Amino acid sequence: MLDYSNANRLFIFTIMGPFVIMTFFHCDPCRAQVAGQPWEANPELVQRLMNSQDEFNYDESRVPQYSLPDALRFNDGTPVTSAAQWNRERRSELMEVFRRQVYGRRPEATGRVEFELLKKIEDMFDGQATGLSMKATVTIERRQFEFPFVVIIPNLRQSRSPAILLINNRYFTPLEKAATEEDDFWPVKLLISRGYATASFHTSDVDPDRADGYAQGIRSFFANGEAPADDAWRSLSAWGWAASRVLDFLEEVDAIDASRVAVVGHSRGGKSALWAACEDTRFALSYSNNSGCGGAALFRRNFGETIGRITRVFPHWFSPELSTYAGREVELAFDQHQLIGLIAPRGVYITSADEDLWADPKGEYASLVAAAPVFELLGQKSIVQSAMPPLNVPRHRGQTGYHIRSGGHGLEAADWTHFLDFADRLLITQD
Ligand code: GTR
Repeated sequence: MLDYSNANRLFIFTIMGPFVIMTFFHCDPCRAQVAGQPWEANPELVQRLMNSQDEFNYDESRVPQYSLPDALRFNDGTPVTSAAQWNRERRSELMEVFRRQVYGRRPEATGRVEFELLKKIEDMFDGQATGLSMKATVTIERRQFEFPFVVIIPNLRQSRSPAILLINNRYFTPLEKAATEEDDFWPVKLLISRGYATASFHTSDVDPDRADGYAQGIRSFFANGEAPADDAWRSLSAWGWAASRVLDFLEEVDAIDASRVAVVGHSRGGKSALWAACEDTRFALSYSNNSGCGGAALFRRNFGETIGRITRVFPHWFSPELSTYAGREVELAFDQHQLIGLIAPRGVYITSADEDLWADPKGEYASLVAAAPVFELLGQKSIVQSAMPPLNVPRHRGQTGYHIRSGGHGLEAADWTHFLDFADRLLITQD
C-alpha cells in the first residue's frame, strides 16, 4: 500500500505530475492509511480545515512544544510515591483543581431523591428484556425537581447483569420508542443481546443545554433560584450528577449488578461521562466518545477546538475560571490526562473519529497514554504506546481501551461494537 506521508506525496507529484494530484483529491480510498501504521490525519482534510477555519490550528507542525503537569506530584511539587498517598491525598487535591477550574463544585446538599415507576414492558424484543419508564424526583424542603429516565434489563440472564448508562445529549428516548425503533446512538437491542442492562436520560431534562437555560435546570433548583457562585457546578457536572442518581436507582434493581456499570457519553456527553466517573467512584468504567476539548483531549496541544471558543459558545458547561486560560493553555496547572487518571484504577475507554479533527484525535489518545503512570501506581495496566493505533483497529491494555473509527463525529454502531468488546473484558468476564 502507498504511504501518503507528505514526503511521499511530494515525490509522487514530482514524478507523475497533476494526474496523481487529481486522483488523490477525488478518490477517498487513495488516502487509505498504510495497514498496520499509526493513524494520521488526512492531509487533504487538514488543508481544507486550515483554509476554512483559520482561527483554529489543524496543522500538526504548529502544535506547540509542551510538557504535561505530573499527576503524581502534589501541587507543591512533592512526588506521590504510593497508592495510599494517591488515594488519601493526591486524588482529592486533583479533584479540587478540576472542580475549581473546569467543571465546578457540586452542591453539598443532596436533596431527597425518589424514583417512581411510570410504566413497565415485560416482553420487549420478543421477551428478551423488561423495560422501565422511570421518573426521578428530587425534593428540597417543599420544592421538587423531576427528570425522566428509562431502564431496560435482560430477561434471560442467570446472574445479575452489568449495565451501560448513556448520558444522551441529543434527545430523550421514551420506553415505547426504545422498544420499537432501533437507534445506533442508543442501541438497546444490541446491548441486551450482549448481556447488558441499559439506562438513559436526556441531558436537557436535567440541565438545559443552553447558555440561557439555567433557571429551568437542576443547578438553579439546588441554588433556590440564586445565580450560580463562581465555583458552582456547571452543566457537564450536572449531567454527570444525574447519571449518579440513575445509578442510585440501578443499585435498587435486583437483576442489575451496580458494581459493574459503565457511564457512556458522546461529545459533550463524553466530557460529562469522564467527569461523572471522577465524581462518582461507583462507576466501574467510563466510555467517552469523540469528547475532544474539555473531555479527553489535551488542552495544551491547541489543535481544533480551543478553550477560548468552547467557553465563549458554551459558557454554561464550564467554570468561568477556565475561560481565563484562553490562549494561555500552557499555564494551566493541570491537563486532561489527569482527568483520566482520576478514574484509575477503574476502566476508561476513549474513541476518536478520523474526520473529527475538531476533537483532536491525537490529543485524545495522548491524554489516555499520559494517564498511564496513575494506573501503574495503582497496580493496573493501561495503554502506554505513544504511537496511535491504525484506523479501525482497537487497542486494549488492562484498564484502558481506544479506537479511532472511519468517518466523522458521531456515536455509531461500530463504536458500540468496539466498546462492548472492551467492556466485556472488564464487566462480563467475571461472571
Ligand atoms: C460542538 C462542541 C464540541 C462538542 C460537540 C457536541 O459544537 O464544540 O465540544 O461537544 O459540540 O457535543 O456534539
